[in-house]
Amino acid sequence: MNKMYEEGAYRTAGNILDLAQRMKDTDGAVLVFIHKSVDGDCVGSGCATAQILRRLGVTAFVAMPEALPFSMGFLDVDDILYYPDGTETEVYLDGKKYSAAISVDCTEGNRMGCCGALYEMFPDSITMDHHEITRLATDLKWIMPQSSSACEMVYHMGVAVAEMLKLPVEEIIDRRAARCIMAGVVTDTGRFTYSNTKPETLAVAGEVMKLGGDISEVCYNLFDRKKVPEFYLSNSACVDAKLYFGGKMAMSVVTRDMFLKYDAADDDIADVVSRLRDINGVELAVVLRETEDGKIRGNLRSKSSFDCSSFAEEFSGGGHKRAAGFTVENGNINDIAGQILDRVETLL
Ligand SMILES: [Mn+2]
Repeated sequence: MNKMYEEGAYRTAGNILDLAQRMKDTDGAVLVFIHKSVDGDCVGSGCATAQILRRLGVTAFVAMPEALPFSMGFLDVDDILYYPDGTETEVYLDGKKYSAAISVDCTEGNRMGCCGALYEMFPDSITMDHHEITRLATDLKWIMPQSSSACEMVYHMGVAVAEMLKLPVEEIIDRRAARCIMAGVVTDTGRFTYSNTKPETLAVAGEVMKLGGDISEVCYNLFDRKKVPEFYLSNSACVDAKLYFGGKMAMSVVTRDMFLKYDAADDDIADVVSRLRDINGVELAVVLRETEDGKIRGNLRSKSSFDCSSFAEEFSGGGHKRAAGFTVENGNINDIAGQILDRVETLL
């Protein structure tokens, strides 16, 4: 195993095995928590973790803050997903009481939407996350901002579990878990094109392929397959995008009317922000959209220097330096676009 991952992977694998034993002894079930505005890495790492727990004989589900996007349907994980309504005080999963939480790709309950309250019920939860966090790291929390993806961490955890149990890796990371891990790695590395792609990342992808994570199947479904409304809305949002500050910033503002015009769903413009970032000369790309539930969602991508994560924090969001997002509960999309331009002007 890569040195960088060793300590955390074995420590976390030990924690997972302890948890599995405790769940079996007490007839408990585990919920795995991920961030809202779900993406390939949080869904992939969440489902892979739950699947690994299932291989260990534990009842485990992923708590979903929203519906599974169309692009991830091929992962075939419906039976792993649990949709809370946010008002539950207790949860039974396959007849077993929810009594332990794990979080992946996210450590803060306030980024989990309607799942946050359930997560906070068990503050001593195991975490595997590659975001910078403010919450105090403990033995139970494996935080590695230098990891390409939460999925790469989950892969190493799975390998460590198999080693500790003296089992072949495929007994712990089965084909379904492998496809989920591949989904997260290709999402967070932009199919191995972002600067977080290390030789070790490619090595992990190779191992995951051997375990059944078919890279061409995963990439086609996650990135290339478009629904008809998605195709038209994306293209329209790109055509409407404007350049600012001498072409250093591109922004597209997508109103609810545009979604209605093409009969498109909330996540049907997911690829627009990276298409804008790809424009020659653009350092920062922003897509603002009005969501179905009346909020404003902002997505940011940068090429090499602009810190999207700290910018998103100014709008109570978060993410990574090159990719981040935020949600405004109430507001006018054009006002927010104006605020962003005023602020970016001082930063770019
Ligand atoms: Mn991630």
